[in-house]
Amino acid sequence: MTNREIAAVFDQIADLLEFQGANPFRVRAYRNGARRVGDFPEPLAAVSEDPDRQLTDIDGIGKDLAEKIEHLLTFSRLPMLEELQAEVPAGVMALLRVPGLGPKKAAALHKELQIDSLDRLRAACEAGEVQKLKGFGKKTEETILKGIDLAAKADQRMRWAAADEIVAELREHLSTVDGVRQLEAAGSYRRGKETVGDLDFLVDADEATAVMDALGEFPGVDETIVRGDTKMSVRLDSGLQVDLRVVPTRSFGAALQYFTGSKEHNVEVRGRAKAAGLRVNEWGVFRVSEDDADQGPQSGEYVAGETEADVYAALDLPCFPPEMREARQEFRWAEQGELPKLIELADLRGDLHMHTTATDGKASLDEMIAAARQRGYEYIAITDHSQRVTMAGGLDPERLRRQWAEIDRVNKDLDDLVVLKGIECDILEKGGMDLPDDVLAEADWVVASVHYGQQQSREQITDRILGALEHPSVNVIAHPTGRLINRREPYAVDVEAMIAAAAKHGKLLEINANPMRLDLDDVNAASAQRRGIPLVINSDAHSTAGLDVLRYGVLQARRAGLTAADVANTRPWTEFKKLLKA
Ligand code: DGT
Ligand code: CA
Ligand code: CA
Ligand code: ZN
Repeated sequence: MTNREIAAVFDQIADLLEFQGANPFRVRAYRNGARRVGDFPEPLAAVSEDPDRQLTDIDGIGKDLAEKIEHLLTFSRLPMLEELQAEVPAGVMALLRVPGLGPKKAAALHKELQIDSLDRLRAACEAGEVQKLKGFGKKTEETILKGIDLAAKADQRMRWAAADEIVAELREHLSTVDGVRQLEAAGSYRRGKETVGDLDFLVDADEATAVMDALGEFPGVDETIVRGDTKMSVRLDSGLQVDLRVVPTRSFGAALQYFTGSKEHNVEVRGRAKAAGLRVNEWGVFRVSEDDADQGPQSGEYVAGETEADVYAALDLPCFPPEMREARQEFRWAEQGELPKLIELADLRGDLHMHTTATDGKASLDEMIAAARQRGYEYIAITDHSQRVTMAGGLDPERLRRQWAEIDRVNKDLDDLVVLKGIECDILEKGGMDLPDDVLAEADWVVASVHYGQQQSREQITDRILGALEHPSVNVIAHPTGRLINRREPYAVDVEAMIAAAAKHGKLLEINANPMRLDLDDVNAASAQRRGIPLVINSDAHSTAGLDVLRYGVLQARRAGLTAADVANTRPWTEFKKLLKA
């Protein structure tokens, strides 16, 4: 079992215990254990197998947890979890997937209203029964109702980063099968969409049987949904469906084009083909006369199909990068004769939003700097939280100035990296910034963001953000809409007004690359770009490993049609620094 899977078991135990009203210390021991295990930098299996080391040497892992970890590593299951699960109806635990519903509230709903499923919870909310319970209320009831929709949606679509891990495993598993010549994951995954409904795998091989057998034997498979001669669908333990198609070489490019989609993009492609007397489908591009029309999908003269580039070329179209294929701007660009050269990860030269142990980060200033140098960055900004963010141990002016003095010292010895003295300054609920103007004026780089009062009205929250954009020291708004994919809707903020204000005051907007956030999203980032606002793609890292999420932000930027020139942190330091005190 991986650390992540072991951590999930401990979290589940904590949920179940808490639901049963167990001793809070016991609950906390499992929660902490889950966190320690999840954060541990190497596989616990390696520690367990190493004769010179003990699991109990790990901070926060006592004898009891160590034994459970050993058991999980050996048997991949835990009797204690199974016993607890037998005591609590599964439907009740499903309630915990509703954002804002913890084990305590779920227990109350079960006890008072006998709610044991999401459907019953919805009915009870709609009947107004939930708001009458002690500790609930009208507002909570509304939040729960919204949360049920989100939980239902979250069941259907997986975040891209999670899907990417599964794709990598499947790719490795299937590519070793004899006779597999090419292998691609098409669909929304290939287009880099923030969530994917299912995975669409294409394999170039003569013999489908061996490939389908291999898919059936993939360790993550829960059940086979259908299996035909060349097509198969399975459901994984995670709930994700995987569609597999085995196609001949002459059709691989056509199938890849067809199954990458999007549907809307393909409608346009087919329309153009038809106008040119061609038929394009998953088998290839065919020149058709009237008589061929009813003779099946592969009738007529085969024109192209081996590669995607051939398919598009046969239609006199450029080979669109998959992220563009949403029927938004790509056909207009093609008509104008040139597609924009989309930004790539290697274009980024800096990262302007990250945390350290001074607040809620897990790595020290020195460690973050070392990690940034290792990645070859030219500049970074250290942006810990400000004082209002008490949960993260936010910095008051004194602690912040101490950190800045430390950064000054470190900078003197660095010749390959510039470290900016930054701050992620909270935009207060009542409006205004969380630190005095004179403090903010000393910063090299000020990231402003909303953490509290996220439920405010459109007018209130828009005013707050516009106020921050007017502040002379603020450089950028971080995660500008506050959404968490599958977990929390965006604030009610008027995004167009925010973009207009950023344009007016010469401020930047962030594409937060955390795979839970991706905020701004592709559509909003495209609007910002059209208004000429530079975007910055930031990791918002809370650990050294957290720096590596930038690639998810780049994918979102590519979907927005951004080039390197549209993203400020692609600029060399000498150019970038002109933005600082502009
Ligand atoms: P998803 O899975 O919901 O995240 O989105 P996609 O885009 O991966 O959609 P999916 O898996 O239903 O199908 C993959 C691609 O195959 C889709 O983007 C376009 C193509 N496709 C699938 N079904 C149809 C169809 O009925 N008509 C057309 N024109 N294309 C289809
Ligand atoms: Ca799909
Ligand atoms: Ca599909
Ligand atoms: Zn942050």
